[in-house]
Amino acid sequence: MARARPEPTQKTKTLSHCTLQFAIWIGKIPSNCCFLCEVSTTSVTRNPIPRTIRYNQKFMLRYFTAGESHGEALVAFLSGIPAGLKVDQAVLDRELWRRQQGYGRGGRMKIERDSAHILSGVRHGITIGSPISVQLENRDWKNWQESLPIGDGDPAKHKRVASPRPGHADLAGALKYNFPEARYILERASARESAARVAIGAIAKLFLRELGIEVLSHVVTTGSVTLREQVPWDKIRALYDREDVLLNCADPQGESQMKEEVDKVLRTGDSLGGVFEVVAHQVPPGLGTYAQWDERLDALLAAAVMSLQAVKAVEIGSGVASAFSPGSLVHDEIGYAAKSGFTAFSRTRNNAGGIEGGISNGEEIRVRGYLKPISTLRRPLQSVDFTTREPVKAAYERSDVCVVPAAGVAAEAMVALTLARCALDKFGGDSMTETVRNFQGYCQQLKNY
Ligand code: EPS
Repeated sequence: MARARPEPTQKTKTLSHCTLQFAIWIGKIPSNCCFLCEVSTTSVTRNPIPRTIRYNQKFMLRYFTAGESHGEALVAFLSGIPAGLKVDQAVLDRELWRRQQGYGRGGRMKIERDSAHILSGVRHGITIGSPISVQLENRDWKNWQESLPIGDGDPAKHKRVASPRPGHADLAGALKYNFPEARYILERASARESAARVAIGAIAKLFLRELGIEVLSHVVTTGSVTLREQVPWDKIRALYDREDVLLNCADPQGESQMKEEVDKVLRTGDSLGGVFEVVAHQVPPGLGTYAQWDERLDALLAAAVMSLQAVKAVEIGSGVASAFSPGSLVHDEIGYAAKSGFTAFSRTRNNAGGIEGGISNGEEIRVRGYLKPISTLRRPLQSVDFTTREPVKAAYERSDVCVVPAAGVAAEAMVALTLARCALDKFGGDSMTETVRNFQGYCQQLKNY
């Protein structure tokens, strides 16, 4: 996990840039420290270097994505997965397929058939310890090559987004990046980007599977229909095997009511939000820590899920209801009897959602994401024309009307990446053999506790 920022000592203050780089490289100074260094030796005047050197490589596992919604491709990078993890492309493609499903998806999903093209970091079906990069082709690109070219292109073919959509990044992004309209803004802000996260999230899931951890999701709410009971793991697991995804809801009656909700907004030109729940099964106690605010597992998960397009709130366990209940009805009483599990400690319920004090406690981790309704409406809301500043209806090209199941799959990826990151920070390892051995040693320590 992140280490404290070291106070600059006289020694670090007078290090030359090269010495400093070398010290970091050979491990004398942890490269995952974030610090500022005042450099004041004569070498500086001979060879100008920045006064400030920043290192913020905080985690062992790092990832990011690139790509625009109607550009040629999305790309995702994943660095820090140990060598020797078996990577089956079919698993990645199955996750991508799952993200494309759900009742309420729009015309774009008829065009795209997402498939993960692994460019690096995997050879002969296993990871080799090098950064992994994955490319996802945008099939729609062929329809956009002229209107969204890399080069100058023909300005007459450019497809402007003339009026910003309320709820979307359009206006805030155009103001921030100083563009006269919102085309480039929505291209990157679009939830299309989440497909890239799902591709590398699938690799994180394969990694976690080697530690016995599984991550899946289900839909709790669509529009005004909500499941009241907690859904057990085996029912969520059964949803994963389905070949026909409607709303990824574990209750058939609830699911058909949810479908009616979607039908209603399809008829009226409106859109719908909802709630998904991600469940991480068989997570050992001990991931994350209270030691620093930004090392708490609940904080990391909240940020990871909140970072998904259209998610406006995140809940761990029964966090929201807990705020309105007395402590006796909230906290999960502790027993000592269970024969299975990481330890013999047991709980009668799991309102904490598997996390106490920012640390996983051995119960299932349950994270809910609350999704606002899609902000592109077929019956658009009021807006203003970017050029004339006259009142007009917000732009509409085409859109989904409900994406709760898809957002759940994207959130699985974010939860898996976060747990993989925390697991690697705890167990380390350059090869899977090393990581799994460290993990098993820790599990034995828990058994012996
Ligand atoms: C999105 C708008 C729609 C969605 C898209 C997200 O795309 P388009 O404008 O091309 O019809 O289909 O989602 C995806 C393409 C996807 O793969 O999830 C938006 O503006 O966020």
